[in-house]
Amino acid sequence: MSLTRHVSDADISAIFRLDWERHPVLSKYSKKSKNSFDWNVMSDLDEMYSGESEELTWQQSNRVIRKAADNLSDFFENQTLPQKMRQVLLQVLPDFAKLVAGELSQAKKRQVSFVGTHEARNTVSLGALRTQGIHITALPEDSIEAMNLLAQRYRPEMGAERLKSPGSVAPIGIPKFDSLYRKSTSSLRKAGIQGAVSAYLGHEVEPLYVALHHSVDSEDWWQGCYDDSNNAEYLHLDYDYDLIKAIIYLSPVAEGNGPFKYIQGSNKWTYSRSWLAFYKSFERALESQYAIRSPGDSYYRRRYRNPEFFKDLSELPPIFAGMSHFGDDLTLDSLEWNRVRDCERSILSTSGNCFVFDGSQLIHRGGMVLTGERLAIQVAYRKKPEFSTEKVYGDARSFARAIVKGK
Ligand SMILES: O=C(O)CCC(=O)C(=O)O
Ligand SMILES: [Fe+2]
Repeated sequence: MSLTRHVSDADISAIFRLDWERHPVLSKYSKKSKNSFDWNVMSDLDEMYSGESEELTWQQSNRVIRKAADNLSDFFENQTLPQKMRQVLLQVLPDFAKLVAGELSQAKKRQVSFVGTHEARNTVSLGALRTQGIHITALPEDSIEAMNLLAQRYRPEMGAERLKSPGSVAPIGIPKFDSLYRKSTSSLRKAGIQGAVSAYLGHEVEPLYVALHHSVDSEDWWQGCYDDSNNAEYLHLDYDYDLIKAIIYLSPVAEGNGPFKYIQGSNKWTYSRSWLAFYKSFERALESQYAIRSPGDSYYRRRYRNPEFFKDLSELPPIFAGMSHFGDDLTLDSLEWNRVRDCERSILSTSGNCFVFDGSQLIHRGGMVLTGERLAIQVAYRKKPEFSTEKVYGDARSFARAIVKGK
């Protein structure tokens, strides 16, 4: 097949599906499933995702979700399947329905402009988040230096984590109220990032966690899925639709130091969001049932080390074999790999020391160090609960101040 053929948005749906014929492992299994399956079982759901269906009530939306799940369930029940695969599929449907309901309600919120406290000030970064799925900026150098200094205290802890498993990813959670936690969240707040995230998601957000992420060249958790490396390793979409992440580089990041990479424009690509939601639920359940651990092997998708996983997958119609963490499975000569390669952009510290992105919409990868190291802070934002600990803390402090001032 000629690679010069233009890959249209419609074709990109295949990006998440394993290419059975050319896949390094699946091609060795004969396709057992003779049953045909109606791919359109998701089309009503997809219409809801696209926002093109008429305004539906919650009951009506739930009925559409329910119908898709029921159709899938009927299909699973009538298949001859390996016991373990049946167990996984039973597990998947409630998760799938919940994920779709959550994504649809989040998508609805995003369409409504949120008049948050910071929105007016953050139209620039908000615009980039909406149009590009990412906003890149530079925090003041003195803030970066201050955070870097505070981060050094965690070197012993990071070193100990590293010793336990040299090949694995090893982020360290920073306790709330620690000065590094406070410095990083306040820097992001002052730079307008937190406000932009609130406006983007359509509700007030707060930091969910702050993690110090030290990446080094001994890591191989994203490497060596197959013998033949395809260069698309670890390309993925995040599972969580309601989490927005900000990353601050504390060390210089050049091409070899594991820069964050994203596929420009992928947040606007059209593909079946419903099938992607299915794949997300499915891959979690598959990982819980099929993962095997071999000593000294840190590859992160452990089910891929289990031949039973591929064998059982081959008993399902190919439409079901899809992954949101799809990079390792793309074949070198596929149209999809050529498409993403052309659109891939790296964020180097020379172009910005801080960025915020929607990892459930923008295809990305990062932290894959070839030489030296990368030290970064990751802050994730999520909807502020009605009774937020942050708020209580804030109120208590201003209350105390007011008392001290004699008010
Ligand atoms: O550390 C990075 O550069 C990105 C990691 C990532 O994919 C994520 O946090 O979602
Ligand atoms: Fe990610």
